[in-house]
Amino acid sequence: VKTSEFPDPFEQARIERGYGDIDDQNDPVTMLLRLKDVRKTAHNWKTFISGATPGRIVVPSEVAIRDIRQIPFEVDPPEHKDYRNLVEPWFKRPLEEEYTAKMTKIIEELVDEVIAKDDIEVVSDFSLKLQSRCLTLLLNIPYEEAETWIGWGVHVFRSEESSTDADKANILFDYLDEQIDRAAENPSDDLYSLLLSSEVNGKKMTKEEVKGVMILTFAGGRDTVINAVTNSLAYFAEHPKSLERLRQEPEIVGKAVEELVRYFSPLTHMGRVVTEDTKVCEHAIKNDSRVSMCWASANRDSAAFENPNEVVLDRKINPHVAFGFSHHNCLGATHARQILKVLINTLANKVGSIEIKNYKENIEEWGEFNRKVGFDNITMNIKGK
Ligand code: HEM
Ligand code: EMZ
Repeated sequence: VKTSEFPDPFEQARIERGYGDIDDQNDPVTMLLRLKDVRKTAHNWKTFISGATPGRIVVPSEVAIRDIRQIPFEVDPPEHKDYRNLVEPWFKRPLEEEYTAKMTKIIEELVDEVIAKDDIEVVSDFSLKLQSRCLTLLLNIPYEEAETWIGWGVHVFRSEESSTDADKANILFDYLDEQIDRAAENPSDDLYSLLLSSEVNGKKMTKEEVKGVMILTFAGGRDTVINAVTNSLAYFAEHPKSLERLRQEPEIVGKAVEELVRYFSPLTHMGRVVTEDTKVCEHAIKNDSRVSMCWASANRDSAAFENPNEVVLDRKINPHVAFGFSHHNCLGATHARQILKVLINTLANKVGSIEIKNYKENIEEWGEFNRKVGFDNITMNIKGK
């Protein structure tokens, strides 16, 4: 097995049953594994809600580490739409030329920096920096602020040791309180100020609501982007011809990004709380219990993908759900896609070879399933052309 290979642990259960049962802090979850069921569940917000106790739709549950509702993630229609409409244009800014130009500068500078060094640990010396620096663009705040966030590590508020430890969350939450107060006193053209001056349904957004949007902006795009970037580097290390192909055929970069995101599926699954006794895959699910939509499994479903376990860089039909499905689909996807495009173009133009030295895989354990989602650390030697 190659370092950049990400096996599908769900195949047998997906074919035979369509679901898997897991325990999570005594609040069990039925994981839905087939693309069709995942889509139907994501769409059916009346039976499968997001607006439950804050933190409960996340697996592992975050009920023990936060009380604050993430917006628009933990809100159901019709209110969901009111918030979503408000933030949607802002999150489309990554398509603007000036934004892309700034992002290109950030990523080129970082790639030059790692080429100039010998061995680097990619997660902390490359992906985390890249993610944090690019996030300053999305928030429209000074570049230097990224240094603070880099110090927080890969997950902004969940500690590596325990999924119920709230200490780390409080660092982010206190930081956001400060930033929100600062923006309230001194409005500028950043995301905090936009939110603070916005109305939803004729009512000014409260600081609590602004904080709910900001927590999500920090958390949703953190480990996901870091894994996507790190795993992509591992892939190109072991597939230099693919990188050369992307240099010669830059027009396929959009397809390549979708395919890498499908293959890596940086967010394994996301939960919902069930509002009535129901059935999925002939399996009874009780009112007030949890299901999860396993994007990672759905993305390997051979009912929809030919050769699902292969990276086909220019895959023609690619209805993947790595960014979710239906109304909660990823708000940060434009930013994330832009990061990966710019990264690939930059690597294709500047990098001659990437050698993987050593690594520790990040394996998630979900009941009977062990899923590789990325690396805790991975050392590479990146050489220029
Ligand atoms: C929602 C994946 C990057 C912010 C989602 C969902 C998925 C996802 C699967 C759907 C959740 C659900 O249905 O409950 C990813 C992946 C990423 C990524 C794979 C990187 C490759 C980002 C970034 C941001 C972000 C960079 C922002 C900085 C959000 C937000 C939502 C969301 C705000 C909730 C949207 C809503 O509820 O309407 N993401 N995400 N994500 N993501 Fe991402
Ligand atoms: C939540 C989630 C958002 C959760 C769309 O996914 O990302 C996770 O990393 C966070 O822990 O709170 O923001």
